Amino acid sequence: MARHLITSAIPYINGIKHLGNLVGSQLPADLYARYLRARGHEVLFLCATDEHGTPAELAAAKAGKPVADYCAEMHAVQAEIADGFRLSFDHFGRSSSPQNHALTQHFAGRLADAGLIREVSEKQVYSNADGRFLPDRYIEGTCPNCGYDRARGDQCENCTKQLDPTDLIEPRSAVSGSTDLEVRETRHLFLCQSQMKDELDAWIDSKSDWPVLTTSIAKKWLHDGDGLQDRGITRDLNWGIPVRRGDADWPGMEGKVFYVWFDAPIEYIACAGEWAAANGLDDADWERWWRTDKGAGDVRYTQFMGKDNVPFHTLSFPATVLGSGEPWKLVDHLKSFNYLNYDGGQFSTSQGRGIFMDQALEILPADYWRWWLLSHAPENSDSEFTWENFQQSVNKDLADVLGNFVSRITKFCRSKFGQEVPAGGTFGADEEALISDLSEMLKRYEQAMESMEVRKSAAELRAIWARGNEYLQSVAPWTEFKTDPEQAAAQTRLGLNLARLFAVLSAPFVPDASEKILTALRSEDNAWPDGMAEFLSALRPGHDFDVPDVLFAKISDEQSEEWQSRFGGTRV
Ligand code: B3M
Ligand code: ZN
Repeated sequence: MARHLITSAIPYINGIKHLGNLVGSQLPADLYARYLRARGHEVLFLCATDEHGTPAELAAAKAGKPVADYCAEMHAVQAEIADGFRLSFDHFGRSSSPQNHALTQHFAGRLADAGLIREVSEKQVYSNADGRFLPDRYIEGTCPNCGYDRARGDQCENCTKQLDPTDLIEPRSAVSGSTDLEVRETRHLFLCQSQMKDELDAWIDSKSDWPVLTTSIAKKWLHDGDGLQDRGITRDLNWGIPVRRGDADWPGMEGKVFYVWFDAPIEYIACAGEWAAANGLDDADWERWWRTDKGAGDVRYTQFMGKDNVPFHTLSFPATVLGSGEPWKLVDHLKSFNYLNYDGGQFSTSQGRGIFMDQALEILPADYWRWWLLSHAPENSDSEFTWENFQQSVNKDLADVLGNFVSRITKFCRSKFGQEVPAGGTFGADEEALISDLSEMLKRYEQAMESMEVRKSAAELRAIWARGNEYLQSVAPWTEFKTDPEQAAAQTRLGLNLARLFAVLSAPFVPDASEKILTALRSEDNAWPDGMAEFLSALRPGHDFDVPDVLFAKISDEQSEEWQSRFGGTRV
C-alpha cells in the first residue's frame, strides 16, 4: 500500500470542454485513480477550474456578467459535467480560491527573495477611454496581411497570421470600440528560468521512465534556439491574483495580477488545502501530500495533461517549486497525451466542431464514452474519433462481449436453476485452463494499468472479457444441461462468478456498468482479486441474484448518422 497524489491539468473556466480535452487529462487520470484505489492504495486525486486570464474576462463580458459570478456559475456547470462522467476527484477546486491567492503570492515572495525575479519595462497599448492596458486579445483592427477588419492583437482569425497589436491597421479597443489608444510603458515581473536551466535539465535527465513525448518537449524548450527564456509572470488585468510579495505590497506592481500560467499549477497545491478545508481537516492533513518535510516523502505524484501543457509542467512550474527553496513535492511521473481529432479534422471549441462533454452525456451514458475514449487514447500518436469506429466499438466490445455475457449467464441460470447460484458438479480441464489463463491475463492487465498504458490496459481487459465468453461458448451449459445438469450447474456457477470478475476489473473503465452488475449479483464485496481460483468461487451455491437490465444498448446506423450530422459543425 502506497500513497499516490494525482492531478489532472485544470480546465479553463470559459466554456465546456470537448472530448479531446477530456481524454487528454481528466479521464486517464480518473482511470489511474480508480485503479489505485481498487488496489488498496491511498489516493488524493485533485482537479480544479483554471479561472484567471483574458479568456475568462472576455467570456464573462460576452455573457454580460461580472467575472466572479461568471466563474462561480461555470465552476458549478463543469463540476456537474465532471460528475456526469464519473470523474472521481477527491476535490474539484478553483484557482481563484483564497488558498491559491495566498500560496501564489507566497511563491512569488520566495522567488523574489531568492533573486529569481526581475523587473522588466515593456511597451503596451493603453486605452484612454477604458482606462486600462489592453492585452492582445482586447485589441482589434484590420489585418495588414489580408485586410480582414476584425483581426485580434495576437492573431488574424481569417488568414491565421500571428500579429503584434502594433501591426494592426486602425486598432481599436475590443472592450469599448474606442480608437483613442496609445502605447505606454508598463513594468512587469519576469521569472528568471534561465538561471535554473542546468538544475531543470539535470532533473529531467533523472526521469528516465518518462514518456518520450514528455521529455522531448521539455528538452526542446531547454535547448532550442537561445535556450530557456525568462517568462513574464504578471499582467495588466483586473481579474486575477493581485501581485504581492508574500503578505507585503510590491511597490510598482499596484493594480497588476499574476499571469494565469503562473498561478494555475500552484492551484494543484492550493487545491489540497481547499480539499482539507472542505472536509474539516487540518493543514497537516494536506501538507502530508505536498511537503516532503511533513510526510510527503513517500508520496508518488503523477500528473496528466495534453502535450501543449507539457512545457509549463516540466519547466515553469518546477522552476517555481525548486526556486522557492522550500521542500515541496515535485512531480514523479508526467503522463502526456497527443491530440484526439474529430471525424477528419480537429475538435474546435471556437467553431463548435466535435462533441462537447455536456452534449455527449445528453446522447449516451458516461460508460460508452469512457470506454471508447480510453481504449483509443492518443498515446503514441494523435488518434481520431469517427462515428463508425465508435459505433463498432460500443456494439462489439460493450454490448456483444461484456453486456451480453452478463445478460446471457444470468438469464440462463434463472431459466434452468432459478435466481440463485446453482450447486453441484465439479471443475475439470476446461475450468482449470480458464483459471490459469485468467491469472496470467490479470497480471498483464495490472502491469499495463500500473504503467499507465491506457490503450494496452483496455486491450488486456477486453481480452479477459473475451476469454470468459470463449469459455462459456465452448462448454455451452445450455447444451450440457440436457445430458448432464450437474456439470451445467458447475459451469453456470463459474459463469456467474466470471460476471463478478468482469465487474470488479472493469470498474476503472466503466464504473456504472460495474456497479449495476455487482448490484444484480448482490455482491457487496468488490475487492480486487487476490488469487483467481478463490475469487471465482466467491459467489457460493445458494447465493441469490437478479438479472440486470440491459447494460449496453447497441448504437443503430440511424443514430450514428444522425449524430454525425448533428456534431459536424457549429454548435447550436
Ligand atoms: N487550463 C490549459 C488547458 O485547459 C490550462 C491547463 C492548466 S494546468 C495547470 O488545456
Ligand atoms: Zn489576416
